[in-house]
Amino acid sequence: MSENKKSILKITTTVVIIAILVILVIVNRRNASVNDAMAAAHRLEIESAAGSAEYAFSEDDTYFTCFDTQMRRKNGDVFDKHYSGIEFRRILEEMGLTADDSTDCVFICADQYEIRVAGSEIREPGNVWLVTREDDLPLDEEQGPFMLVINNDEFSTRWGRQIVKIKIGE
Ligand SMILES: Nc1nc2c(c(=O)[nH]1)N[C@H]1C(S)=C(S)[C@@H](COP(=O)(O)O)O[C@H]1N2
Ligand SMILES: [Mo]
Repeated sequence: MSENKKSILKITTTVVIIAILVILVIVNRRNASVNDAMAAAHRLEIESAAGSAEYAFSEDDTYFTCFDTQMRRKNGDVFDKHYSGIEFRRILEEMGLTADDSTDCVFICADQYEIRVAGSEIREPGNVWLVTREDDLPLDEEQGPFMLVINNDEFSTRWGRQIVKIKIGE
């Protein structure tokens, strides 16, 4: 093969590889989770035996309220927190769903981190919250739009940032 043909082949190969990479990036962006986009619009997919439903979270909801809690790290650090949100048991009520003792709910985050919460925990008044505000301001991008707060957890390791989907009865 002549040097000329070799360099044409090299250039062609490079162009094809770049084109493939660009296409992969575009496809990946398009697939960038539907649930992430829904959460940004304050909507959550709630999957249950009844099928998949969409919950429209509203800060005008009668159950939307502020509360004080403490974030406790395993290293002993304790932080006073002031959040606003809706108790998850109220959300279930509004959706016509129930969580009994045999029901676990799984909260899924944008980074695919999952938190399992028992029905008994959800039914405890003032325990399991979906919050959208800290100190009356919307949560920052790293934590929001939705954060799971479990008041009665000994440590706050199950507090989930960026909740995008909830499965009931898992
Ligand atoms: N979305 C999401 N939430 C998460 C986690 C995570 O990896 N992703 N890690 C959990 C764990 S193991 C801990 S200890 C705390 C850490 O919270 P911090 O980063 O505010 O210390 O967040 C919890 N929530
Ligand atoms: Mo952790």
